[in-house]
Amino acid sequence: MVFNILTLFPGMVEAGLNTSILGRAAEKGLIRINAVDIRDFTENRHRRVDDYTYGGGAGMLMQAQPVYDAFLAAAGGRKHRVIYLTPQGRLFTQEYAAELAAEDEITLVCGHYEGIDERALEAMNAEPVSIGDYVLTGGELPAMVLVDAVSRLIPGVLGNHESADTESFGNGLLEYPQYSRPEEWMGMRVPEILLSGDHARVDAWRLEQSLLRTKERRPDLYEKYITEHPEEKAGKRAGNRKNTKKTHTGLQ
Ligand code: 9WO
Repeated sequence: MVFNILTLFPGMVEAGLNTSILGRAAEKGLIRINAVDIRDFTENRHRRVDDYTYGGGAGMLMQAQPVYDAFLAAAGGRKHRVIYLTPQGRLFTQEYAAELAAEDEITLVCGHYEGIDERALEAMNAEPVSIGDYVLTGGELPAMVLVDAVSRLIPGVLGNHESADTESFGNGLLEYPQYSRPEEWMGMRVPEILLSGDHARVDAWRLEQSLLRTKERRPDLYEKYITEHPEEKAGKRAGNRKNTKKTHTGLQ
């Protein structure tokens, strides 16, 4: 999958996305990060990309011409989805990530200042996407968030030790608490059931912990899950009574 990223800060995007798991995915040829410097497409001596807004008011706008020419250079007539990262966009979710993971090329447009001249966005047929309700200084970090979330769903990007679908949101629930060695640390023991070797009881405990954690932290997700799985309300599972006392997990 090719990610074209139109940005004023290609170094930031490349540094962030060619590291760790995504760096390996790029080496393996599973993804390609094509960071395109919008400033290279300016046509003035000062390489300026911004200008004042018609109608007045504070702030500057990125001009249509360099953004659109960067788009033409990156996307060269191939038909594919174009995404503009903006607080005014459709909310990016795990479901949205899965939808995008089926594409073979997408272009991400990163704005700065007060945004981009609307005509360039229209000409690129850009779909506005938001990663959450806050304002940043530019679209680069949201673009990197999107690339990360989409890339890890591409087959081969995650190894066996990092499987994609048992984790938070894969099934609509938050992940259960997890423990590694040692069995006791700072006076806190790993829950005995995880040491029992009884895989059926471990699975039941994990599902129950996922339900309790989701109910406590994300009641919105919990209600959705219970509507779809009415037989699986938290507190119904065998062995649950043991877990009702407060533990260091912060759950009861
Ligand atoms: C800046 C500004 C300055 C004065 C008056 C109004 C203003 N609006 C903005 C503004 O929204 N700037 C954005 C900065 C333009 C697009 C890129 N920027 C951005 C993207 N900030 N936050 C995001 C973003 C993207 C996706 N999900 C969450 C936040």
